[in-house]
Amino acid sequence: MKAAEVGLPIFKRRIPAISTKCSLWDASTSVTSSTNRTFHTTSVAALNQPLHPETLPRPGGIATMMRLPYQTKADGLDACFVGVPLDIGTGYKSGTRLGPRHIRIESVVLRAFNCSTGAAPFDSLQVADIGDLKLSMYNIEEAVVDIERQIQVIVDTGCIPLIMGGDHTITYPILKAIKNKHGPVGLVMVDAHPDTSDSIDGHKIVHSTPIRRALEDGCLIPNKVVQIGLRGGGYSPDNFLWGKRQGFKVVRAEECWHKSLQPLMEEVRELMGDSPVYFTFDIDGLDPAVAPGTGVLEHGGLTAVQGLEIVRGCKGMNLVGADVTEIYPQYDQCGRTCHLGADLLYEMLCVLPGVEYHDL
Ligand SMILES: [Mn+2]
Repeated sequence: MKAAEVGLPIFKRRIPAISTKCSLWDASTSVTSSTNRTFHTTSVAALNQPLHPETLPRPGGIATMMRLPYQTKADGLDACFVGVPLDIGTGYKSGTRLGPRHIRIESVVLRAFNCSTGAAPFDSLQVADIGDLKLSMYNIEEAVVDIERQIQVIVDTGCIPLIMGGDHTITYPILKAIKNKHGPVGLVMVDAHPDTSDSIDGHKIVHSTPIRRALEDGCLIPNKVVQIGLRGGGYSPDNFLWGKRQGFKVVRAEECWHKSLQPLMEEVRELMGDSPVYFTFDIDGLDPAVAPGTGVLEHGGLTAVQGLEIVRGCKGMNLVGADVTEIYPQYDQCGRTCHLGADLLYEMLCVLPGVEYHDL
């Protein structure tokens, strides 16, 4: 059996732009990249790998994200998958609290190597599934405090969190923790909605307000916020203009129709420069034909190809965290939206700083 068939690392590990003289194969040490991020450099043989189906068939075992090892803390990791099972920020349908569980179920068919882009994330970074945050199921003010506190512990270790939502409220406390670690960040956001309402029925913390709250709290660099895919109705003509007045780059869905988004992402990369960047992907940014398992459907959305172009277009940015939100498994069909969410989280892993790419 060839090494590739049993999921063994077959490529020599090289992290680009690293100033070190030591052999990454020989030493367990830490090195610093050009963006001052420290990577754990345990030899590649010791890096976590997704469990291969020839070791245990896919229907077997515990459904961690991509069948990665589970550990309770982020210590020692370059990146982690972590669930935030919240849905008390929604105003209509509920169900995103089950998003992390069902994303994990669908993720068991994903494979380690990205044959579309050449990325070999598990030969480059130490990654694990660290389970779900413990948060209030009954009080959203308490829940956002719970989320911020636990995400803070993760990011303070230097680990980059890849977060399974959860309704979009979660991005607010996540950005607060990110700001405490990195200062204000750029934001790449895919969404049908701007999520910049001031309040809904007097409530300030709901899934329609996270970007406004994050901006008010100084978490964002206003002219480095890019919202892609906005469309549909609103409660005022001001819906998308509020963000523009703050300095956001707003790219309505109609501006994306019938075209590749690679040129847009070139612009976004240039805009972000070396700034730390957070990526939030509300699954309703994609068309309901692609992602039906969500709560507030808006037709005329982005295609799956465009979603991939946006994520892959973040390669080269100084990404410090990312999430996929608003997946409602109860409204999904055949697990396709949950599977898409798993795919997008994997693609996000593939564009993190330090991931090695191979020619295809
Ligand atoms: Mn949203």
